[in-house]
Amino acid sequence: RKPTLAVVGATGAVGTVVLELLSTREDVWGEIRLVASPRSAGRKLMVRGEEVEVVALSEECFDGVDVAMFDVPDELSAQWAPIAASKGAVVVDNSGAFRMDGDVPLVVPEVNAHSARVRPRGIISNPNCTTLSMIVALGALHAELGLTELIVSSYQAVSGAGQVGIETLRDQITKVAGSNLGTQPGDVRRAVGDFGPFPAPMALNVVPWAGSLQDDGWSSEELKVRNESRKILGLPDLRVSATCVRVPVITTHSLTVHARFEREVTVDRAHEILRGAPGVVLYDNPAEGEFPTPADVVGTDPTWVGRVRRSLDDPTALELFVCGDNLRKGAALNTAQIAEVVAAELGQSGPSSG
Ligand code: 2RA
Repeated sequence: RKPTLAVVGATGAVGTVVLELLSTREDVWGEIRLVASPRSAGRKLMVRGEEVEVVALSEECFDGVDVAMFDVPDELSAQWAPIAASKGAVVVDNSGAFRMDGDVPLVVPEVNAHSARVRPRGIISNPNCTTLSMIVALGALHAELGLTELIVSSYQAVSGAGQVGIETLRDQITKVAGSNLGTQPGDVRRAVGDFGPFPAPMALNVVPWAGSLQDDGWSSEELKVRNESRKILGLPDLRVSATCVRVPVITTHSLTVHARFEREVTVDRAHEILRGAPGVVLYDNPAEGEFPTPADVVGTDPTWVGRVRRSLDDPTALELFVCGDNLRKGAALNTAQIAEVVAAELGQSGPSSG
């Protein structure tokens, strides 16, 4: 029989995209069970062209489940993912609760699908959206050229901070539209009033902050980029420096990347690798104004790469501009892809519950 899937957090921002993907991707699932907080139980959501009633999160809702995708806050995943795993489900978790656990693989199918098979806790983690927005392209370059150092800056969309992030930016744009704000110190700050989940105005601004404050002035987001890139690429000593910046974009994270390799590189070779890399679209012809931008990339699955240059002062390094939809590849799509890898594996060995 086809495996049973539970989608935990089905009513959230990422859960909504998961349902869309499950309705459009090749259907490898038998029953799909939608799970959310008791508040949302009883709601009916469309998946695969049918209405499915949402059930409340409970131990029983994992009965007979082969794979459970979790798109819920860290605390809820920390509590419930082990429960689902103890009931026999393979958990694919999109929270930060388990990503750096040595017994939990951190998987990007195009880069390290093999890691998904070794999961002592029955849990597989999905990386953070900022790492995911660049890592497919970097994994392809690393496989051919051997990565030694990464220096990146992110340009992160407000939807990374959830629905409230989107609403905050939309509200602020309304407040500044048609004004001459942005010409005097603090005028935008005073006009927008509410910063929502951000530490400064997002409209007419860029904000060099995402996540929470960690040691020595680093943000949690910057440390995630470093630690997760090392784990996914299997390079525990990779030199990584990240500066994470929030920009007034609704959805799609972008990054500038300075990537250094073991040997000399050329733009032609990098183009060749990126052109052949599954999950990557090379869009790099600045003479014709062709490079990815978040407004053009949003709603698509691949990682888009442009502005590929060899560093002027280092023949072993490349400069790139990368864009990826933070709600699709950055969250829902990668989770769905991991779940499909597990479904294929269960299909080979037969689902444990028969
Ligand atoms: C953000 N990466 O963009 C975070 C969300 N996981 O805020």
